[in-house]
Amino acid sequence: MNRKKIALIGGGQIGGVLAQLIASKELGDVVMFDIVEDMPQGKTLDVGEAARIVGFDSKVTGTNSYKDIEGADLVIITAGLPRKPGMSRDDLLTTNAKIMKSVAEGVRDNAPNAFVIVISNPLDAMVTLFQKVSGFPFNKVMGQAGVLDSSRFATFIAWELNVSVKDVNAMVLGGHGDSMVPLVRYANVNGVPVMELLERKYGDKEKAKEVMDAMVQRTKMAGGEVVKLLKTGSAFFSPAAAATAMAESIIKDQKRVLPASAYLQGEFGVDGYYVGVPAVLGANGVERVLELSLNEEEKAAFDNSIAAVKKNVEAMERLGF
Ligand code: A3D
Repeated sequence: MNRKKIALIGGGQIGGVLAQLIASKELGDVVMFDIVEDMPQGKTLDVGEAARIVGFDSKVTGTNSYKDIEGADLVIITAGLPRKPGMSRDDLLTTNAKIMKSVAEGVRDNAPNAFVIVISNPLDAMVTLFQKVSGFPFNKVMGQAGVLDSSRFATFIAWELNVSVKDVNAMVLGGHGDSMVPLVRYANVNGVPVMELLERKYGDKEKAKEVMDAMVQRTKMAGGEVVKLLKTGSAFFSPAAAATAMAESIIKDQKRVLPASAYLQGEFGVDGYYVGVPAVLGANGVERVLELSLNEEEKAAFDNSIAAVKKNVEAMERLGF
């Protein structure tokens, strides 16, 4: 059997869950790279020893040498510091840019044909830097943020309406920062607009709007809510699950429509930036960006979010990256 080779760069909190999920789903053999000596070897040994119980044949190994990721089909990057309470994602820029530059060189030199999903923060800037340093084609390099942000939004809606989250469709666009844009108008439960269901529940348009505003605000701040409670580190299960869904769509050519940080060349009126948009993910990576119409208010929020991404990219350039 010709299994896919999936390299995880970063074997911390998210990297550990990625190894479990990818092996459990048998998406391919996993190689986990980290700079901390012995840690990725230990973590993957632990995951691998559960194979008999969980029932997977994927091989799971750890390494401190980039040589071992040679020929990887897909690379998922979580190398970098996570937030501490009180920090914004942007506060990680300088430290994580240094790390991302070295990671991009390691991946470029050892897995030149790989598809790449970046998770490290600040997300949109880190994807931009990875692509710039590696020179990989734009369709092969993308960032995970929107799948998680959208899942958070959908979860809050499901809790509020007391329905299965599987029937909730909700999407978050824009940069992965506090200015991200949860799309209220398009949110629905099996096709029925969420706003209509809220208005029926409360019998009052004002109250329905108030409840939705609170869910939107909670979605935007959801990463920080977890950081504040954990005190050390940030969300790790949900981002790993989100990147696994993206990896699965690429590996199995599912062509799922997932919000991803994708390189825009005119779509949504943006040119030359990585931003969260709905994308068709398949055997060619980001195969298409699905454009949708935004009303004035949504467009203003989207533009505001783009401005935040540009600010980070420019700050990174000023730092010499
Ligand atoms: P953590 O558990 O600290 O793991 C990061 C790992 O990166 C550690 O094991 C480090 O040893 C390793 N590392 C550091 N420098 C290098 C290097 N040069 N090469 C290879 N590995 C290195 O963090 P985490 O797994 O919780 O989070 C990882 C990143 O994801 C952070 O930047 C978070 O901010 C980010 N994150 C993103 C999301 C999104 O949805 C975009 C969500 C949550 C966290």
